[in-house]
Amino acid sequence: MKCRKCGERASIELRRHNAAFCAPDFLDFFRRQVREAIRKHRMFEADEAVLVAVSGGKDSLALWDVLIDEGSRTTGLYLDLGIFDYSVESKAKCERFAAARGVPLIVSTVAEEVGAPVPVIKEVTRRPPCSGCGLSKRYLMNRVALEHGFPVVATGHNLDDEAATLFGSVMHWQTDALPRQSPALAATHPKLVRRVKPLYRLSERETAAFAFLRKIDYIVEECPFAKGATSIAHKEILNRMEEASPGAKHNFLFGFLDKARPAFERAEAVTLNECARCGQVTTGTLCAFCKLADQVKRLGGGLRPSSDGRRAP
Ligand code: Q46
Ligand code: ZN
Repeated sequence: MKCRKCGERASIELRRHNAAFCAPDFLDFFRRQVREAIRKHRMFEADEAVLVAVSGGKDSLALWDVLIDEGSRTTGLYLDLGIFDYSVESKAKCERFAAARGVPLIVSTVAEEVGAPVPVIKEVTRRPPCSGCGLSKRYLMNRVALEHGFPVVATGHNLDDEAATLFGSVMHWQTDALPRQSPALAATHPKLVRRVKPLYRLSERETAAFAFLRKIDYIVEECPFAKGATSIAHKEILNRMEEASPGAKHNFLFGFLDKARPAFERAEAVTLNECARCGQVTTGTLCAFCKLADQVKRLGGGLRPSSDGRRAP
């Protein structure tokens, strides 16, 4: 197999593009895809400060790596979810990455902001862990960005993540979620920042290859709560389809974005208010984050979370 660009021996084959690349040309291909995503969806301008949400995993650190090399003004944001050793290790990976590249990193701790870490929130709410976790992550990303004056937050969602989310939304015909599925969500209120996903054109396998070739030290283990999540089942189904028909995931996601998404965009805009407690954007009176914090305070009162996420006696 030869590299499509230089004709030398290829080290990675991309079946969905019907192409193969040597290592340097693959890195070049990867960065071009990120540039194309940013340009096509006008994610941010060259002089804008970008807050990059990093989890310590390969995708978000690969994204940060590309943006630093592209000369973007980036700051990392690590959200400490308090999920046992997973959080301790992933935080250390982000801190080491930031120190090695000489870039700033902001750390925000869910246990301090909500009143308990994710494992305790799960018990108090009796809901799947990803529910309180996802809500807290979205809220804190936006609030931290606003507090520090960032107009945009970039996340490391890749093609596989986006295709799996779309698959889940379609399976349940979540017509509210479909218009929000986009590589770039505009700020529709002065207290909402833009949210962008510059890796949406790249598959999980491609981000793994990029992280490996760039020698990025990332956390390989998944969050312990990821097991059994429906998104994993959806990814497996899509992987089987991809195996049988290379490009299936790409066609599914890109076909939706190009042809179907506009049909789901709501004619009438939702009314956005500011939360009576924290001032962040909500469709009701009190935002979901403040309600969650109240619930944790009420039902989890007396539970003092320790720094590793376990309950202290
Ligand atoms: S939502 Fe769920 Fe993730 Fe939070 S609890 Fe873990 S798996 S970290 S992407
Ligand atoms: Zn609120």
